[in-house]
Amino acid sequence: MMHTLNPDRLWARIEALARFTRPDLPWTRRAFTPEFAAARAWLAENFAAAGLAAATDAAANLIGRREGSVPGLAPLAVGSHCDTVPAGGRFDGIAGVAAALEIAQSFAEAGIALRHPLEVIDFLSEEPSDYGASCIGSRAMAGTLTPAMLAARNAEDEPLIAAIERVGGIPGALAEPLRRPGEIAAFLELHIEQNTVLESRGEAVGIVSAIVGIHRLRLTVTGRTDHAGSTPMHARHDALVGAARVIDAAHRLAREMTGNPGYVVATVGRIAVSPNAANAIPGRAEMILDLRSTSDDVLARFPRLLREATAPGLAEMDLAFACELITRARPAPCAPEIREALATAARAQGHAALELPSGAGHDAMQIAEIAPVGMVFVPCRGGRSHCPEEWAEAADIAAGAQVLAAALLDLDARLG
Ligand code: HGY
Ligand code: MN
Ligand code: MN
Repeated sequence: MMHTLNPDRLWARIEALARFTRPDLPWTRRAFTPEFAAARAWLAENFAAAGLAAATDAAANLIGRREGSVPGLAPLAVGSHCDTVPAGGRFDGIAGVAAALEIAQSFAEAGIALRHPLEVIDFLSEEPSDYGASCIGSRAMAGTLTPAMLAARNAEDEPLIAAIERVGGIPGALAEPLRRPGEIAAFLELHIEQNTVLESRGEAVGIVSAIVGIHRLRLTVTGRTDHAGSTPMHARHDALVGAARVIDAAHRLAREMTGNPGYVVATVGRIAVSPNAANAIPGRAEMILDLRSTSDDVLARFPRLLREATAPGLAEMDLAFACELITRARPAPCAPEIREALATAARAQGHAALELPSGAGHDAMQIAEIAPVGMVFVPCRGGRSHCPEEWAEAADIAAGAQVLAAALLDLDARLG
């Protein structure tokens, strides 16, 4: 039986959520900001309108829940995140939250009572936060949020644990996982693909096979600050030149390692230079390396290979190089039984049920530590994401949500 959603209401909610943005920098809704708080309040109202009992857990995840017909079963959970990167969240995250909400509301309106409880989840701060950690809410749920992450401070010197309390969390309850294995029957997430595979194949829906592992490392190059005008070139210890060599080496290494084995990407998207003055030779450059691979071994070996590749170029300027792992997430395979339920639903709705890996990280990769997970991708224009040009078509999002709904009904009938 194919259950029909309300695509217009789904699209209207995505439009409404997107409007909670910094007006000067669309589409920006950073976690812990006033825009985020306004979006959360709007979501809580809509959870209630969908017949869900809304509450925040100790990690300030917003969870809407409807009880199931069979006592004692663990919930089926579906959701994503409503926070964004700067100027890059028109659909990233909110498409999945809105789809989850639409599924819950349309089930309620159709009088569909699942055997399992149904939970719609907006996870706190999936994007890398100003405190360093990403996937904060899903990490807390899965037990991978470390004391070091909770103690890390933002530019205003606020520790993450205080920020979590500020948005409704309970700091004292974060030392243990908020959910144990077995306490979520399955987690499903709809997300834009953030690549061009579906668009290039003309597919409206894709099924994720696995999500890359992500290591984020703080790389620091230390030299010596000197006068930019009076210091001769041979006498310089220019930390930014050293950083440039490190960035280029990371790029080259990832290209050389791609395909043996698997998917490998490396990006330095953040850098801080000091003293950051036009007429002073930089004495220090601190970068964040975002390293991803479907291979745990590649993630483990990369820092040593990077150090070996850059040693001669840094030594010639007598520069020091430090590499510190800040956060890590293992590669996450999607559960076969969920992939199969999604593929059956997709084929029944006329899709090819194309499977593909995710180069982007998602809350599902954290929840995979404690529960079987699955993801549905929908195409985004040109594969562009994390930029104002990010765009997805209403019809594709509705098609993805329709597949998700059918798979949920299938899993509800089959899972204990
Ligand atoms: O970084 C990522 O892959 C995700 O968008 N947070
Ligand atoms: Mn993102
Ligand atoms: Mn996302």
